[in-house]
Amino acid sequence: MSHQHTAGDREFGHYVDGEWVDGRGETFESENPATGETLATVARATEPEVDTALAAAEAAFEEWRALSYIDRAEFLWDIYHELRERHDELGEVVTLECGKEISEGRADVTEAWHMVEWAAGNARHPHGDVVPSEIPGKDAYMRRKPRGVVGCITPWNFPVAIPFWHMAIALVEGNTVVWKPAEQTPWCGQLIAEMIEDAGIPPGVFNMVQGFGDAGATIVEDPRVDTVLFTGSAEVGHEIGRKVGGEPGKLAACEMGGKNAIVVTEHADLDLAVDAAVMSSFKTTGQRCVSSERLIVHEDHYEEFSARFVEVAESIAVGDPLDPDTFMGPVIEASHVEKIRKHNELAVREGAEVLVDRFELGADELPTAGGEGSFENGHWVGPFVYEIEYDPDLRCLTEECFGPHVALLEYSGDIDRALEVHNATPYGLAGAIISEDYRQLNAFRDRAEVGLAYANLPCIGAEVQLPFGGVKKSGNGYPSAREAIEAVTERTAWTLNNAREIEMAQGLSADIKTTEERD
Ligand code: UN1
Repeated sequence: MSHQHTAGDREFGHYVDGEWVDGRGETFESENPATGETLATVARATEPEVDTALAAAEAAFEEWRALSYIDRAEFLWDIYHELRERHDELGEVVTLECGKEISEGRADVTEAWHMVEWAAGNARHPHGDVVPSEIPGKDAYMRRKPRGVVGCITPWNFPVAIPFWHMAIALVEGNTVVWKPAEQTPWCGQLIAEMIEDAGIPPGVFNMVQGFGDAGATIVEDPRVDTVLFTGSAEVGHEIGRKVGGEPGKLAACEMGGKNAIVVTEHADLDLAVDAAVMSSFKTTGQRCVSSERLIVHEDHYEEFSARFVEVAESIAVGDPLDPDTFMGPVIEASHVEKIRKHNELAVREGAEVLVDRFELGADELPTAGGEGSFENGHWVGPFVYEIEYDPDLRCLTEECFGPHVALLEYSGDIDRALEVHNATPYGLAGAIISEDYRQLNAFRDRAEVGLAYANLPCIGAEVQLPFGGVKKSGNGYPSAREAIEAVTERTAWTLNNAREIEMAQGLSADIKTTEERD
């Protein structure tokens, strides 16, 4: 780890209309969740900075949209190369700022360049449809054009990848952008803005404001914003959906959390099932929107599966996220530790039998690398695993914790029963089935109420060229990859008549009848 990354003297501002601006004096700090150290001091955006950013984005739109797809994508190829070249360095910053262990920090950067590659490469692919017409002399097409100003609001858990899910597509399609990174990961925001500046994107096309929910709300509510792309909590996402839903002509694509599950049927390979469940529940310390908090296991395997899962949960390495031997880093902030505590307590109140409780990590479990006490102020939480009898009304089985908080549920009967238990949450983001029986796999594929379904895999780790988004409370749009195109473009149904006369479809008469002819 380079020394430069531990110094707390970095100061960051906003990037607006091609300039770095400091704002009006109020600041906040970025904190390393493993140590509590300050990583940077950041200007906090208030309405005037957001307003300037929106004005710049609006003013830059006409010129940017006038470039070809290919020319716009050229700017992104520079960013792609930079993300690849600086992969390890940026991965370390991700880990320092959001606490994910280092392989995940790097994977976040990998996912970012995959997205940039997809969006820029897509500029040379077809962008619409040629559609048949009833009339031989007519050519009909579906063409796309940019919507205008896209407001992007992104979460801390994928502080490099998710901004590019939103922005790479929005920019290549010809929109201009105002982006607010998560307040927990402003350093990642700063580095991305620098990269975009270095790529030479014209002033105003891309703008970044650092700040909190109030700055986000200003972006969402402003009439100059044509599309809002949001990835984050259900609470905020639903609020955005409500606000934007009432404004004709404005769109919001929101992707939110889940109460995701792994179904282990009587035909499961148990080695695979345990590995898939451990990765789904504990990677990113349970802080992916696709993390699994429910394991639904057939009675034939329940005892063996739970014994093996518990054994791993008891021993999984929680610690210094920069240490390659760590599996789980800290959680993001002190308030999140408290939130997880409440979810664990709720489960107990609702009748959980606790199998693993590492919420308070013992002194011997805390990381020691870096010297005694270095990690004392980190936000540490270990696995919490419980079994509970299925009841669709239990809050612990329906409310998202966003931590290493896992319910084991035993079921008996067939795949229909597994699906009933699986679908009994208000959410519907990701899920997996572990089974060697293709009929069960197909039943899950077709009837699990999720946007991302996996078979014999963890329910995390989606690739960028797939749509990413959920159903029910998990999402109302697809703010990622190819589906984001829908949210940041208008469709024009374009019909061209090649004949000299008008011939209408649907048998509609093209005769113009006058009163004279009637007589
Ligand atoms: C999130 O959980 O917030 O599918 C995003 C995955 C990652 C993205 C997760 N590609 O696990």
